[in-house]
Amino acid sequence: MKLYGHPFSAAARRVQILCEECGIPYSYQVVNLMGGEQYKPEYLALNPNGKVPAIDDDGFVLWESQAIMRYLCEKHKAKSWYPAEPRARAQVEAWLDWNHTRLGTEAAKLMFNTNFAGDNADKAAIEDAKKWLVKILPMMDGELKKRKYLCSDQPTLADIAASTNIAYLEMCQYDLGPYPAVSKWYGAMKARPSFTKTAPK
Ligand SMILES: N[C@@H](CCC(=O)N[C@@H](CS)C(=O)NCC(=O)O)C(=O)O
Repeated sequence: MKLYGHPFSAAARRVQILCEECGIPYSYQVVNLMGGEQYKPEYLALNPNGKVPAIDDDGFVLWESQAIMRYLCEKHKAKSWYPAEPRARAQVEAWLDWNHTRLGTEAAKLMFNTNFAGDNADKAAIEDAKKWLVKILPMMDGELKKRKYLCSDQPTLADIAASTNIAYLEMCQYDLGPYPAVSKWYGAMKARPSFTKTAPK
């Protein structure tokens, strides 16, 4: 399987972490986002959104990081990461949706405008992201006080996905001090070899 990504992409990183965790063989193809390679016709043929990640699994092409993760778990029967039992699975789905629509939106806004936009940084967007994060993170912190990981005492896809967005906050020197349960959980995710191996250099 070929994984198209970029080291600073949280979305690509979550797919890569899953591959590392499950021993799924892959080759990593860096898409030069700064150079605009994602908008070249060859790449748009794989992912018409012009975004990473995308995979090519023996001719089967798929985009959207969390859809890719679900597909890989089904294909490789990674049941602990993506449980089959309906209620356990529903919890994972809820946190994955939350990750995409809530945490991920704000983390990406903060990361782009803090570390990549340079002179074009949108200061209002940074403030907007911070405004939302102080609403989102207390909820996450409260839930992580009840159990070790987002859905249970075992990590799932939801933890992998959310951890790559919390990594963005860390890269922006965002203070997680007010959220001790999030900090503890993030420390546990960061200690996994899959997280270290996929860290942007
Ligand atoms: N919802 C998508 C988000 C993908 C995404 O936004 N990728 C970013 C990097 S994290 C990207 O490729 N940006 C390049 C661009 O917009 O030009 C997913 O989870 O796969």
